[in-house]
Amino acid sequence: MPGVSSFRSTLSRAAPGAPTGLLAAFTALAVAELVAGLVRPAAGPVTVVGGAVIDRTPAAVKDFAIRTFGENDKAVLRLGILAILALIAVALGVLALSHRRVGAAGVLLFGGVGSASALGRPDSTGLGDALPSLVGAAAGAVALYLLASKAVPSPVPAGVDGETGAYGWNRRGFLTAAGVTAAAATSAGALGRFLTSRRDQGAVASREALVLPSPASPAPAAPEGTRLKVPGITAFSTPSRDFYRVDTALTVPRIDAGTWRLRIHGKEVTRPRTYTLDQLLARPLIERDITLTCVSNEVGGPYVGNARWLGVPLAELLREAGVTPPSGGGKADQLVARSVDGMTLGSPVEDVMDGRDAMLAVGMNGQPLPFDHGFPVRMLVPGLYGYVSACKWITDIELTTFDAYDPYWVKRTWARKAPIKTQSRIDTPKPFARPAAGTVIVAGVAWAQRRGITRVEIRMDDGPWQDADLAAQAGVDTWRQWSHRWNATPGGHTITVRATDGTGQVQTEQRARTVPDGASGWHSVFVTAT
Ligand SMILES: Nc1nc2c(c(=O)[nH]1)N[C@H]1C(S)=C(S)[C@@H](COP(=O)(O)O)O[C@H]1N2
Ligand SMILES: [Mo]
Repeated sequence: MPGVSSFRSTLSRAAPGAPTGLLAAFTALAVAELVAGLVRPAAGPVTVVGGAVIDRTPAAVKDFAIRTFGENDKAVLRLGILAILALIAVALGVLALSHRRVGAAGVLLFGGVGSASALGRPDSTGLGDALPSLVGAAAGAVALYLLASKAVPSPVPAGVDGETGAYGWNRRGFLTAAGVTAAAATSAGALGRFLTSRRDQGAVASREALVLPSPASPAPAAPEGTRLKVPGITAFSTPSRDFYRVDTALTVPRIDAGTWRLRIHGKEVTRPRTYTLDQLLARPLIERDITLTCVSNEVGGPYVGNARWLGVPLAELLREAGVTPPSGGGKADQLVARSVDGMTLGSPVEDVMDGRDAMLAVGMNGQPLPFDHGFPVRMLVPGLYGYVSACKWITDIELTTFDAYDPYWVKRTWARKAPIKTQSRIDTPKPFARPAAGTVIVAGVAWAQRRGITRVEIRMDDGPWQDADLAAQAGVDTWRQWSHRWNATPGGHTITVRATDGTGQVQTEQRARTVPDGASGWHSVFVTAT
């Protein structure tokens, strides 16, 4: 069978190509890690390529990723990039066995992709961001060239056979070169990691040293009966470590509180100003329970949480800057918040200044903000979905108009304005649960920030709507727990919930997808009583 044997010999001749390519790619990434550690960790090749992918991902695909992979979406993206790189590396390694220069040029081409991605990111700080990918690719190209030259048969002096491997290549020479390359690359990568972690130490130390002042206006005490004791219900207060996280940051920004600044400027800002954290902390702070919701939360979904936030009232800062809301004749109707990682979020100036507790938050549940949730300062506007209000790692506030500027997600088909829709969710029983027939407690949460919840109703199969028992209402900006005792008869049942908000509006049955301004419809779960 000549076909098979020639295939086998092709395969055996190509065999050194795989380790050659993979080692070259590893060298490129490790050296890039070192350079990123020296220049800017956020400019590392996997981070910038991942960021560029996120920037270009259509809203529907981003929603799919969040839905399917949840908060692991970023890990999945990183693994995806590494897997694709590995495949390309193997191909380039095999190619390099016969065409060394072409293979090396291929590696350099990927350095080009990496540096273009770095420079195209919204948080790019200049040409230096291209360096990690460029230097890494150069190192990878050299490694590929050298390893490939060891992986092909060297001219064998007549009569000497021992030094060449079974397939005619210099196995010992290759293995030595590969070992040296792997060791050098590993050291470079480890050094890069070390440099990055040392940079982060300053931010970590500044967070640990931060002592939050007590609020001038503490959170109103939650009325008795705000928290229901029902197994399986979502807790009224979400612990910070359980609080959902949604953002585009492949590496979470770690900002040193001491060097952090916030600039307020733009249209009709007669007194532009830059604040330090200490200046903000010296002002009277408010503390409020506020339920934050992501526009990507599907009906029944997990991207909603309720925390106790401590912060500076934002409207006061704007008034001091000279800003007048549109209802008072102001011409700037959009506030664009910008984060250190280049994210932009636009909120209606009217909403920020209408008396609600819009704030620049510094504390979450009694602690400085966790890095994941925006340390040192993030914005919050009760009643608006996170993508139009809740800028984490904020560093700049610009007053402008909706006509003049579209922020990040608006450029990607999401709505300019997005007040949170009235929603209710069944937390227990879980979908497809098999509770014992008899008394089953059905319970969950409902929210309609700014309007509050006045009624929650439950329906079993096609039966009549029945009022659920409501927990006490802590405030219009928080969710409200509810529960209902159900006498379950054996068999399958669909439980449906709907809420009524403080304006008397009943939660719509009309199903809407998350894009462009938030999901709507009723949540239901199917259970089988046994
Ligand atoms: N800098 C920055 N801020 C951001 C985002 C982001 O991607 N980058 N995502 C927004 C979105 S879509 C939501 S829902 C909230 C989520 O805040 P959390 O992660 O603290 O829950 O942050 C908002 N603030
Ligand atoms: Mo969001």
